[in-house]
Amino acid sequence: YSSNSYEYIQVSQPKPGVGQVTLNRPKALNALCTPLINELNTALKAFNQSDDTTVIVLTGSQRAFAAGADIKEMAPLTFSEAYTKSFIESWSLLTTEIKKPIIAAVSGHALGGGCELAMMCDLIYCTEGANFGQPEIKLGTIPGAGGSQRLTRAIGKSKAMELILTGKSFTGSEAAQWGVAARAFPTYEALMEETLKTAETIAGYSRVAVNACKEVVNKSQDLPLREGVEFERRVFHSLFGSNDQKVGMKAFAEKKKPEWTHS
Ligand code: CO8
Repeated sequence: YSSNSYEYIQVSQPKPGVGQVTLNRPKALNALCTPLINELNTALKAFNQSDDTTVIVLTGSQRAFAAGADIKEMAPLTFSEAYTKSFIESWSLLTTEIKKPIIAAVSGHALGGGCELAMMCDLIYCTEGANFGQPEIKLGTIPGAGGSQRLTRAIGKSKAMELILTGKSFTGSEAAQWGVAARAFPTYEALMEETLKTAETIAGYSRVAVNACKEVVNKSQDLPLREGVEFERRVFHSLFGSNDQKVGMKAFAEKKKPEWTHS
């Protein structure tokens, strides 16, 4: 888990089974330039492959989770460059290729692409004072990494429309009240402590079941209810083919702690 091989991020293993990526471009408040996104993707793929990792934490600094896409990089882009190079597409690797759950721990600014990056994660914890928002309208553009879709699904059309049309920020407390975030904590220290506690809890379970939980919950965002329920049942059935279903249920019957095999 060498942190030295990256320029814009740090990777660590704060607890057994927990991989952490810390965005580390402090001079630009973690603005998400292309090299940063490339490093993030590389680190996430490595954790996804690793037998030592069950759950991933993605965080920034106390001051900024990420202040958005890199405005200075985007400013001169032309339509044809953005279109032919599929600008932003690589961002969503996190939502397509990473099978392990990702917890976003958000303190400070999570604006534009930063807010979108947090919403791509599987669950968000934040500080009460975190500063979320989709301010793209102020730059003459719109959210480009899923913000208009994920924020609307999370908080409903009218609130999302208001935020995206005005560019106004919302606080971490509001994010938690509205369901964008799972929980908001009064301090940065509490945020990081509780994030790692939750990560540790998840890391204590079978990786097979953990991945399946992520898969079925995320399907609810794409499928109509009946198909979603059918999909869930298929995955549920398939887990009878896992070793850890036997391990877990046998341990319960014998009043023992399960020794997961992750198989
Ligand atoms: N891009 C590039 N540099 C940035 C960004 C950014 N998004 N945000 C901050 N910085 C830089 C500043 O330019 C400044 O650099 P320098 O010291 O060289 O002038 C440094 O970070 C510190 O910033 P400030 O001095 O502005 O710090 P403040 O504490 O005064 O203000 C704010 C903090 C309020 C966060 C302010 O920096 C700000 O408004 N930033 C821009 C926020 C924003 O508009 N974000 C949305 C960007 S657009 C976007 O994300 C579009 C997404 C569409 C697709 C997503 C996929 C890429």
